[in-house]
Amino acid sequence: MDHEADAYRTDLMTITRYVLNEQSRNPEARGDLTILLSHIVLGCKFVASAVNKAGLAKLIGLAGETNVQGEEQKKLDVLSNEVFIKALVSSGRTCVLVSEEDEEATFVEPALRGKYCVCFDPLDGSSNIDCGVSIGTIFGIYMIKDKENVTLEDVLQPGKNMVAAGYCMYGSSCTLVLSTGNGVNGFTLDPSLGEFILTHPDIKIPKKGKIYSVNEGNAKNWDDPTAKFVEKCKFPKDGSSPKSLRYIGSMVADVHRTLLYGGVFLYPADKKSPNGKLRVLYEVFPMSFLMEQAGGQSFTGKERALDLVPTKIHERSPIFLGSYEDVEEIKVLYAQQEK
Ligand code: FDP
Repeated sequence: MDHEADAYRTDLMTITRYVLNEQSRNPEARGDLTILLSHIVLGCKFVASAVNKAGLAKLIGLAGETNVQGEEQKKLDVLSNEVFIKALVSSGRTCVLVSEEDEEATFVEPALRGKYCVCFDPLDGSSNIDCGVSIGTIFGIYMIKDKENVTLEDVLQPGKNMVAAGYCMYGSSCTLVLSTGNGVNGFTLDPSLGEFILTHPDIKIPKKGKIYSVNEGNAKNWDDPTAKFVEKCKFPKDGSSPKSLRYIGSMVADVHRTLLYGGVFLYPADKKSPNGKLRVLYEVFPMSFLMEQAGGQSFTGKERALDLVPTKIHERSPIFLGSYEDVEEIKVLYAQQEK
């Protein structure tokens, strides 16, 4: 990248401009998705600003601390959830919302209803907030089947039916990665402009990677294919170099690195958690959608992740996602176990 030229760039592709361009490619589009996405972007900017101040919590009273007026402040994940729910409802484009923070789905009141359902985790990786590690918001968007008859079935659809998905990572910079089903693009928040600018156009994940990412502390409970795959990463028998291990423990950050550098991220099933840990609707599906759109794959240990049909809104699933060839190796190991 030519940084000098970048500093003087005057033709900025903001996320709004990008989404409007996408909209104009589809003559039938009436701008509803564009409006919905702009409300999600607003939520992300709010959370980015709150996360930036989290380290000052004790000083200024944020995130579960008491502020100078002696008022108890909301925890960041609770605050983020409220912001997203309000932004999504007020967009007038949503119908059903599923949030990691809320046990029940939110059905938007009829007067404010639109044709989209949004499943989201407002602040994923929140156990990392207090030590300043990157965290993120993840979202997946579906179209409802019948506006007059909205039910939970509208969000219990296979991931392949999503119309858009993305995440926003609050890290050393704030990056929003989005797919509307036509490739994957990354936008970085320019704090001086308050705008997300296209910095990572048409992201493609390397076909094969040099990194594997997993919580190895669970190794004693892994199933055979997972154990064999990790063994292969460390002690390859084909003369290739061992892979490096990188595990942040914050899904957005681990998946972001996987998308950009290649390799594989796994949260497998184990004897203690037969369905793994990660949630289908707002972790597994959006990340799988992005991976496929970037040329990678995503597998549950049984099937293509996006083919899974969830039966409950907070359902979990094992997940293996990343570079096409790396995930292919995992699929072979599971197929061998079946025999
Ligand atoms: P967290 O518990 O910090 O909210 O599903 C949530 C998640 O983080 C993911 O972001 C992360 O990938 C995973 O859990 C980490 O789980 P382990 O601590 O079990 O490795």
